[in-house]
Amino acid sequence: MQTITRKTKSEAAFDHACRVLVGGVNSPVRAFGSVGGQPVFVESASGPHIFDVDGNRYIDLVGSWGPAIVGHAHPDVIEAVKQAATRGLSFGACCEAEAELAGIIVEALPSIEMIRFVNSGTEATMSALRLARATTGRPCIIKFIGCYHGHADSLLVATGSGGATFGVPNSAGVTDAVAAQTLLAPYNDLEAVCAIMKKSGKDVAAIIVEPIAGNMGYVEPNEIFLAGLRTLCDEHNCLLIFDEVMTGFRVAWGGCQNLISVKPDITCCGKVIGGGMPVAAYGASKRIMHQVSPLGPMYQAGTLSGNPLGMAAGIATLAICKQPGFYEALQEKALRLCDGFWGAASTAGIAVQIGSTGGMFGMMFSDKPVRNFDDAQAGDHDAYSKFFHAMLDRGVWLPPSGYEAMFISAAHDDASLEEIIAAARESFLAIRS
Ligand code: HOZ
Repeated sequence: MQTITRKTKSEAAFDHACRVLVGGVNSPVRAFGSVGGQPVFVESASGPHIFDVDGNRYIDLVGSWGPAIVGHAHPDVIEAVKQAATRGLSFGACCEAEAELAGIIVEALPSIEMIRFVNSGTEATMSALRLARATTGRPCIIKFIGCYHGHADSLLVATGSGGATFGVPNSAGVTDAVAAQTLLAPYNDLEAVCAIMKKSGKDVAAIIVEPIAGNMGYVEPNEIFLAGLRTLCDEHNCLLIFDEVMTGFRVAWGGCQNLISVKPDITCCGKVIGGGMPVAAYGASKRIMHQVSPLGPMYQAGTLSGNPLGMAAGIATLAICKQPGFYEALQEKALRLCDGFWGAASTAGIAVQIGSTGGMFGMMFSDKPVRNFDDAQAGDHDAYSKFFHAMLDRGVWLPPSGYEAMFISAAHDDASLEEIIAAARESFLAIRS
């Protein structure tokens, strides 16, 4: 008897993509490499939902990896982008919206007096390192194992996110000479940083850190870690860089630094500030930013930087985020979801570690607290893969890697939260056997 196997539209789209795109994707984690199976192709997204090309609906807990904080295709954001588009897509010249969005960000982050817009988080962190080296005249940086700051050469060392997902934390193509200038310490380990500073402090231009790590799963800083880094930077006259690409305007208005007393010298932002368009930025005091061309000797530029569509999307998104109670409501939703996951896992007898700040949260299959990359690697990533597929089958879209954080939006209403929690109850029970 003949068996007819029909491909889903997603499968067919992936086959096609694999012929012309590397691994069928434009960013490795999307390939489902660590969770298995084939990527689902997206047709559209609206509010808390994603719709695939086969007509399935999912409740989204990835939010385009953070930017979709007001929900997908929010009418205010879409209208602002439409209006901007009618005036032209890119000028390669100054437009008023650039200073408008810059003003909102500078006002929200007291550690920043001036910023420069770029197009991606990678560009922001790469430029921030150059700025730190230009300011201090020193060659080395300290980064934390399992933190991910984009794919600039000197930051692709012991990296999280896709590097952790695919087991290639040190990328081919990064020369030993470049890697040697990236000094490594475990996250949350001040003693290790002290030891590096004792030996090499005079060569260290900056310490770069995710103030809440979101690329080795979700890992919070302990109570002394960030303050200790600040003190060490001050003692050794080097700069502290907060990579708030993920946490900026996501965990609080402004970012993580507004929740704590520690202020960085340089901040990198991205994701939410572009409301879904390719926008990122780095900013600091006037003294530091005056190093950047055309005012100073550090060169950095971009044809599409400050693009009018990106600025319009960012301004409209932040106008919604600024409304009173926005972050409180977001945090309440994240907490409710975390409680739901926790209860569902407990009922199934599965140990998980769960945490959240504002609209960012994470869950690791582990019976021990997760404080650093070793702890994250010790988590049960096979269990996460099973959970991922069980949730996908029940219409919930999670990150396709246990090394990523999750994100909720203002558009997630009671019904969607209940639907997610019900799916989690079934999924934890389903993967137990
Ligand atoms: N590495 C990104 C998350 N930390 C994934 C970006 C994407 O695939 O769009």
